[in-house]
Amino acid sequence: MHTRELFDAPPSDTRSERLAPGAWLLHGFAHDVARALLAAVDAIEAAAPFRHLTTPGGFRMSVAMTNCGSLGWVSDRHGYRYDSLDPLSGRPWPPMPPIFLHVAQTAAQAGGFSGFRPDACLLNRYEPGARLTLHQDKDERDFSAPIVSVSLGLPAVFLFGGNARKDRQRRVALQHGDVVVWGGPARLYHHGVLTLKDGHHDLLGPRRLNLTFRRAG
Ligand code: MD3
Ligand code: FE
Repeated sequence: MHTRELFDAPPSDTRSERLAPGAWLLHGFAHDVARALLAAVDAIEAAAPFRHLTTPGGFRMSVAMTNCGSLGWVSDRHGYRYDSLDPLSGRPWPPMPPIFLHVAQTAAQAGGFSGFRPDACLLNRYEPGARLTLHQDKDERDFSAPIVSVSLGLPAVFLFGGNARKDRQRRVALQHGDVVVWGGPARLYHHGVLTLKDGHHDLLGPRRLNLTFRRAG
């Protein structure tokens, strides 16, 4: 369902770059809907504010996070997991806005994954100095679904390796409006984001936002 037979056929429309088998960078795919996405982020943030989670090891994450959808990713002293409730409010996460779902589904399709039905969107907010260390996304139940990532605001350098932590890493610049689809053989690749540099973006000021759409449950 979420895979195509071969992971080397190019998506049809937007300017796309194959980063790895199953991984497509769709340059500017979300550029024209960025304002609409950001308006929806404002509404999410009003109900479920960005917060700095604590890792199981007791460190405060430099990236601030919130979620929308029926499940949200959380971290605390007990571990990483998806939860249907926001631990700050005790209430369900805000619903996934239709524009979020639309972008995630059309990007997944462009990357070769038709029928993607995300039930979770993790929103990451970076300010200068924030970074995300190398990790795998493996808290989801079903790795046959891809992960779709939308970058907004300041540019960042994204790092990705392979299935093994020691695999050689590549760096890719992600710009405002870029979308990356990670699935198939790339789904469990290690990845991270280098420390965000100072800067100013017209829509977001000194910030970068990343939306990652997942099938978690
Ligand atoms: C490669 N976020 O939230 S998205 C994360 O820019 C996360 O905030 C980064 O990594 C960010 O977990 C990068 C790109 C991404 C997402 C999932 C992947 C790359 C991936 C899963 C497998 C391989
Ligand atoms: Fe990740």
